[in-house]
Amino acid sequence: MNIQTISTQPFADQKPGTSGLRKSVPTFQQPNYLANFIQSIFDSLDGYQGQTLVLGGDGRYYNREAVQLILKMAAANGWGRVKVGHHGILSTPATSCVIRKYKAFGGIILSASHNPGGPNGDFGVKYNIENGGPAPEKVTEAIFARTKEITEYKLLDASDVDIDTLGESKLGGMVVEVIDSVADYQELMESLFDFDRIRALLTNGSFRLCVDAMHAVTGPYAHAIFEQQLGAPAGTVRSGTPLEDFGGGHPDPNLTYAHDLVEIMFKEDAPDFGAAFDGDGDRNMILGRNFFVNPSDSLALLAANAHLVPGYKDGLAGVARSMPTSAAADRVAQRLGIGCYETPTGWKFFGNLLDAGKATLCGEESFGTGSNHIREKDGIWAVLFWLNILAVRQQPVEQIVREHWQMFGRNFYSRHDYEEVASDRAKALVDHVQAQMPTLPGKTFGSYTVEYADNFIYTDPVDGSVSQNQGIRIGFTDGSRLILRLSGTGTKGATLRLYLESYEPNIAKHTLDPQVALGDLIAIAEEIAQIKEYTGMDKPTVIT
Ligand code: VG1
Ligand code: CO
Repeated sequence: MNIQTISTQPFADQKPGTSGLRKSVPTFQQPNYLANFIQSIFDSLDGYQGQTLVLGGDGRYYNREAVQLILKMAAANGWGRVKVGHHGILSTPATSCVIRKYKAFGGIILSASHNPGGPNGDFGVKYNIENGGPAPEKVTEAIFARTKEITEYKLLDASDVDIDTLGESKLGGMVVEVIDSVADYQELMESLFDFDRIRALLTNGSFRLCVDAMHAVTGPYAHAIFEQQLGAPAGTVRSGTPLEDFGGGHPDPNLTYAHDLVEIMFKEDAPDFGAAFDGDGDRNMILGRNFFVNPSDSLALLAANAHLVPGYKDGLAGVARSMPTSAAADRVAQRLGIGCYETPTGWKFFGNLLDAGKATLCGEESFGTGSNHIREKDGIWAVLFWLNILAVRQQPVEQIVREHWQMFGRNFYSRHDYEEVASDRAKALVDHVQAQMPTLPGKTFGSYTVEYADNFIYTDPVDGSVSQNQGIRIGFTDGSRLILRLSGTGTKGATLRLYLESYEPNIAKHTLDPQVALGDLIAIAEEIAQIKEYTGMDKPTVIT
């Protein structure tokens, strides 16, 4: 066995963000860049020798090269076995599922999620721990610390592994097992949902489904589950072949970037149900005929209807949402008499609540929903959950949402993103708002009075760990909220996110366009943060 020890020098920019290390492909292609980060992950772990690692990615450009490098480094570092997805493909939720099912030590997911791919697009690396979830902050901090002092890494001198043929082979002293990317995940889905009932819905001759995989990782999963297993006609899944550059698209399931699906779902005679996923398959956008379901509402709806779904029929332990996500789910939790938790942005903060059995469903406003079935958000799961509800209730999506608002009131919600803002301008804007915080409480803006203004601090109720600076919150006496934070997943300049929420109990006002209903708050945000001036942009890049 020829294990090489290769000298290297640290890179200063390998700090993992909201969800792993994300950089442009050319950055990752620098000599030793990826190897340094992988070795830093291994060096931060204790006791992985002889254990199993799960490895896969969303199929974007550089995925295959990265898989080969990581396999050789894993063999050189003493891992016992690597379960690698067929062709190097595993969605983020499937990776989480495989880690849990086979009690692996951890997993590496190669993805920059919703960021575009290709030779000039982005690439990324995420490490997940043995519960199947994203590494918590103490782990990512240790990895980052290691990247700053690394001097060498280990690599097995061997030829490339065949990752296109299922089965086991030896790489040095390690076993490489190429696994079916879909099978384990598909089996888990079958255990949670009423597939017979969903099949009956999808084959009843009138219900029409349209799923857009956006040429990213969910294609094989969607073809296997919706078309082959559940009987939806061929063609139900659009853009279902993963491409290295996602066909030039931006695999982010929102109203702006999933425009093909939006066009289909908002035309006359549109299908009954539409959904899109992101690059690595953990996000979902849900659309009814001519109707958009806000992700915050989607979480609330799943919670309110969970008893209709076999995997959740015994009730929920609790619901958790990220801080910027609307409080629609809180109202459901209150009605159900179950726990409700508010965490910082990023799925890693849900892990402890799920492990401790405090929460069953979790969600983020950024098109992420999931449950205790794994430790990641899960796009295909969310669609199956919705289809199961539709199969039982036999009502259109829009009607189900409107009835929900009638029962609970409507949390008007919107997020305005300003992408690729110069980093110093974005920082200046945040400083400018931060400076006003002490004087905001008690101040009135038209009919709104500020009740509190702070920067969200989270204390994990399970392990007591504290996370500071998780977003500026300005709360008003009527329960409305404005939230400002900078993205931790972008790779070009800074992305400013403005989140807006207000609550409307009056049914007569539920048909308002959220941008109209939130108009006063949008103006107040501009008054406080002077977004136009600081960003030099007169409107957001993306509105959801
Ligand atoms: C964004 C979202 C956040 C999500 C994260 C990872 O982070 O706001 O809710 O968990 O992306 O999603 P940020 O820091 O850019 O706001 V994904 O689909 O990249 O795994
Ligand atoms: Co993602």
